[in-house]
Amino acid sequence: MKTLKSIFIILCVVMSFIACKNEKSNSETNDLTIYQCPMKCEGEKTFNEPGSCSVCKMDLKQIEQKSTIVNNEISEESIFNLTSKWNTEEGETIQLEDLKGKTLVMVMIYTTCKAACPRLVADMRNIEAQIPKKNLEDLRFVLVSIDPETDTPQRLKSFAKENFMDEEQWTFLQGTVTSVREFSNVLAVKYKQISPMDFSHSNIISVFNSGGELMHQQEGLGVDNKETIKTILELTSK
Ligand SMILES: [Cu+2]
Repeated sequence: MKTLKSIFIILCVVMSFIACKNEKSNSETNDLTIYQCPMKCEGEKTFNEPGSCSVCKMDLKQIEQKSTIVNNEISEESIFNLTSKWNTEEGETIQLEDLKGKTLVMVMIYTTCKAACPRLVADMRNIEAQIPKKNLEDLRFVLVSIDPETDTPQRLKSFAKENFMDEEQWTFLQGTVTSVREFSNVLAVKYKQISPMDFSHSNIISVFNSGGELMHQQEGLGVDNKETIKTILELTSK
């Protein structure tokens, strides 16, 4: 009888452990229901389980759910679904998903461009200059090369230095011909090689939220960037 009882106890412990584990892996969103005395006998003190107040003995009342949302899901619209690999100017290999958690300001350029890209780069720097330092931590300015053959990580690194874009908030990416084309389609950026060294291309700066969803685009060179700044500030000030 005694052994049966201890087997039962062990089984219970194991089962509850499994149940606990399951719960964890299933839900990324942990909704925690909290309770409080309706008379607030103990001030703002809250309880994780229903029961009664130890002071006035009234039933605890369920108050708003405190949700600890750990949303690791990527939506269908997210650029983090792209599985291509990219080289950074620091010589690291990353996937776009590695940028998750940061608001992203992205533009497609190539470093040998003499016409539009220097102005696009200036536009990016102009945006960056208007963002308070504290918001920069949650932000990445990403410049994706449309000329992966010329724009090697080394070349991108020296371009970053020449243009004073070598701080942590700046990232330069070299992909492959295929991944660059795929990425440009997502951004609706068009580009075409018109000579061995030159491309014609759209001039679009795109803002993505930390989940990789497109939130805003500005098109043109030296355009009014108020909306872009506003979007970035909304996304980076919590
Ligand atoms: Cu250009």
